[in-house]
Parts: sequence; C-alpha cells; structure tokens
Amino acid sequence: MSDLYAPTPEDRFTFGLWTVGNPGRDPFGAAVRPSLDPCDIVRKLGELGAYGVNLHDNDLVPFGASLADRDRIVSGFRSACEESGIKVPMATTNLFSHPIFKDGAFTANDPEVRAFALQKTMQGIDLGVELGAETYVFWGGREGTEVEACRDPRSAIQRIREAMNFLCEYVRDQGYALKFALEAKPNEPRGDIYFPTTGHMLHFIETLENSEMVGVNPEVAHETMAGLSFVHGVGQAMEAGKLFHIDLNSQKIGRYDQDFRFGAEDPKQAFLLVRLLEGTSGTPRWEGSRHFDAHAYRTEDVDGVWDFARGCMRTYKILKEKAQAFDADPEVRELIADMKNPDIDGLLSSYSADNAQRIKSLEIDADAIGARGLRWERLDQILMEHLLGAR
Ligand code: GCO
Ligand code: MN
Ligand code: MN
Repeated sequence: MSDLYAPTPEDRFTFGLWTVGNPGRDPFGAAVRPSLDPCDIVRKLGELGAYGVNLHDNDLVPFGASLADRDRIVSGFRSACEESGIKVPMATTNLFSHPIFKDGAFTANDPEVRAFALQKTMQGIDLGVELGAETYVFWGGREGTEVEACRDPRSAIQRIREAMNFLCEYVRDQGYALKFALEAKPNEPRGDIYFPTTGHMLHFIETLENSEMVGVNPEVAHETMAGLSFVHGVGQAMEAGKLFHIDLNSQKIGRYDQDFRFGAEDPKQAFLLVRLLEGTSGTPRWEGSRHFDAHAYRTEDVDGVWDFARGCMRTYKILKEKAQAFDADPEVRELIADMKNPDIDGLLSSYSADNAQRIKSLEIDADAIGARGLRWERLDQILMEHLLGAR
C-alpha cells in the first residue's frame, strides 16, 4: 500500500461509535462481532489517522444510567479522546431504539412521548457540547408511519417544527455555539418517514424561527434509496449554504439501507461527490468533517472492521487525487470551458423592461444551435479513463 493515501487528521475523516462499533446484528440474525469499548474505538481511530468520532447519547452512556455513572463514563471517554488526539465534532440523540419511540419521538401523538424526546435531546445536547461538538444531528428514523390514518402529515410537520424551534432556543439560552443538521431518509425503519429527501428538509428549514442555525446532513444511502442523484442534493445544500454535515457511505438503488463502505457500489458517483466537496473544478472546498456513516459487512470480524474503516478513507483520498487530475487535464478544461457571449450575458442576469425588449428582438438561430454537438461523450469517457487509471 502506498503511503500517499494514508489518512491524516487534516483530511477531517470521522466515524460514528455506532458505525465501527456495529456488531453486525440485522433483522435476521444476532451479532457476529463483539461490542467494542468506546475508548478502544477512539484509540484505534487515532492510530488509523482519523480526525474524530461522533456519537449518539446512548452509544456512550447507556439508557437510564445514573448521573454518577454518566459522569464517570464521560470523563474516561474524554481522556481517551485527548490521549488519541481524536475530536468529537458531532453528536446526536438516539430517538429510535427504546419502545417509547415506536411511533415517533417529536411527532408522536402522545405529548408525554414528545416531552421525553425533548428531555432526552436536551441532555444529549449538553453531553455533545461537553465533548466539544459543534454540530448536532437530527435523524428522525421513527418519525413516520405505516398507518397513515393515525395522524395528519401536517400535524407531524408542525410538531417537528415546534421541537426544532424549542431546541434552537434552548441552545441559544445556554450560550452554546451549536448548529443543527437535519438528516432525511425515505423509509426504514418506518414504512414512510416524514421529510424523505434533503430537498424536503431544505424547504422545512426555511420555516423555522432560527433557520440560520439549521442546515442538512445528507446521506449517500438515503438519497440513493429514493433513486435520486446524491450529487444534486448535496449541490443544492451547498448552494444554499446549508451543508452542515454529510454522511458518506454507499448503496444500491431500490434496496434496504445498505450503509456500505464509501465508494463500494458506485465509484463514479463517489468520484463526482468528492470532486464537488473538494472543489477541484475551482469552486470553494467544503470544510466540514468527512463522516462515514457506514458499516462493515456482516462477514467481518473486528480486524475486518478496521479494513473497512481504512477502505473508506483510502477510497476517498484516491478519488480526491483522481478528481484533481481530471480537473487539471487540459482536454477537460477545454471541453467544459465557460461559454461567454458578452452581448447576451448581461441581458440575462436581471429583469428590466429594456432587457426584456432586447431579448425579444434577438435573432437566435435555434436550428444551428440545436445541430451542434456538445462533446459530453468525450468528456465522460475522459472521466472514466481517469477513474479507471488509464489516463
Ligand atoms: C440510519 C441513519 C443513522 C443516522 C444516525 C445519526 O439510517 O440509521 O443514517 O445512522 O445517521 O442516527 O443521526
Ligand atoms: Mn446517517
Ligand atoms: Mn443511514
């Protein structure tokens, strides 16, 4: 293995305690690997060159732990992070495992369930801030239904809005510098989840009272499950200044949430995503964590989990190098060079009665333009050759 792709903290790679710690349980079978101690996970991630580790409250502190146990666990974990040089940039709440959340947390019809969800989230936020987190993720895995008649979808949306507005005020009241990142998913574990895509989330965010504190956490697998272009979803979030976090993994269209190793299923989409995040075509680089929300295959033992973690980071770095080479390729630059027409460009940028009149009177040869080949076949083949190592 060449050292060129060895990860360093500057790459900003992060993993969840629940990802590398996943013992391989699935709906059809029990765990195939031992559960790892969070402190051991952190030490190993430090050795591998990761930047950070992210967690749900209960990945670290078991549900229902006493305050004394909580403090002891958290202080041991903090020491392990400090000794390993590992940061905790993101934290989140487990609002899906306990039976109280079987019909949702913030969207549940029972106000006592909604109060419990708020209580647990405020405690999770305090924990995240104590560990140094700057981003707090909300993944509403149980915020959906199989029985549509049980609640009006508008009530569900209003309840999530109420919860987000409440929690933004809580963060402000505590003086925390914390941002929220909302993660969409079309289904699983619910038959249908409210806010199924990043686009749905982006609109919802604009309806919040402190919308500047709230952005999105798109996940490769979730947009792909919905059959959508992940690159387009991330592009829209970036353009809106709302990409606050990202969940990298890999997924086949139309399957259950597979959460495979980054790049495993669709290297071309992964290449295009890395190109977008790294800004190799000349746009600003996205500066957040490159978080892998993925799991090792169930065939693996603990050594296989670390192969998986190395693989995620290594693939990312290889694709970054390939994206840089692609965008530096003179033939690519020529093919995608911006078309400029100073006589026309100025008319398009904003409406005026004069611009409208001048556009109406342009003589545009639609047939000649329509007959022109764009050479995107050539461009895409060059991309494939970079990706396949033939160029
Ligand atoms: C999933 C989700 C989760 C969330 C995590 C953090 O489909 O299980 O992707 O892994 O990202 O709960 O909020
Ligand atoms: Mn996720
Ligand atoms: Mn997922």
